[in-house]
Amino acid sequence: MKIEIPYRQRKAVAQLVDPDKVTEESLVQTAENAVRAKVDFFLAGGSLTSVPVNNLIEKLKRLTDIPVILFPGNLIQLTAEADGVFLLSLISGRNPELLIGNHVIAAPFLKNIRESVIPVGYILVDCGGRTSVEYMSQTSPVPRDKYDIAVATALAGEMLGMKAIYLEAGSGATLPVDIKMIEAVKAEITIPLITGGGLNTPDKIEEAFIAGADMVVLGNGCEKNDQLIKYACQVRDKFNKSK
Ligand code: 1GP
Repeated sequence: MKIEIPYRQRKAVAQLVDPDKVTEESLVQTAENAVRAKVDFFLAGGSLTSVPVNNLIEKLKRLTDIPVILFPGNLIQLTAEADGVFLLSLISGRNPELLIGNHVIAAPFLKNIRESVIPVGYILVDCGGRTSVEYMSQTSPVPRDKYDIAVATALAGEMLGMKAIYLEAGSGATLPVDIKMIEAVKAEITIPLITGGGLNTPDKIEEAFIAGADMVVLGNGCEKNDQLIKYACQVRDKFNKSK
């Protein structure tokens, strides 16, 4: 399946499901809520891996028709089970393994499913407090108010051939990415803009869309409030109807 991240004409909601955080029962509930809300994509992955992600993907695909994108936190999570694979380059960081090393290791495996690979320029933004991504990647995030650095990084990602830019506050971030940073990046790039981290209320989701995000990614917020995914999709629908 060729996954297209919506761009300009349509906005999308993705729900992040971490294999380490779900139970059989919570997954069934998550799937039911997501189908009812008409979630666009599931992202499957997480920072740590005690349970294989392919089991989770299989279950999500059994329970719903929603496309599943692998959002690998590490090489152990590499699998051909997903409909799409985010090939993430952590372009805000200077860790060579996350810029090219892991990609070289993964490439011989990914070549067999190359149509499903989506190269993503992943930009970690400082949003108050150290996040798991920052620690696990051993990289420094872009300072929260340095919009020009985020823009330059996103432009570099686009010109290097990335098919989307992901502005990431980090899972469970206290604050989402500043809307001024989303606006600044959106004004300069011509590829889809994804944002996530700390989007735990309908207002924050709406602000991210207004600022120019094409897709929002929700994780923790949905674990804490099972109505959030419904509200997020209603906000998305409001934007998509107005087009
Ligand atoms: C993580 O952006 C996602 O990559 C989701 O973050 O868990 O804070 O919603 P949250």
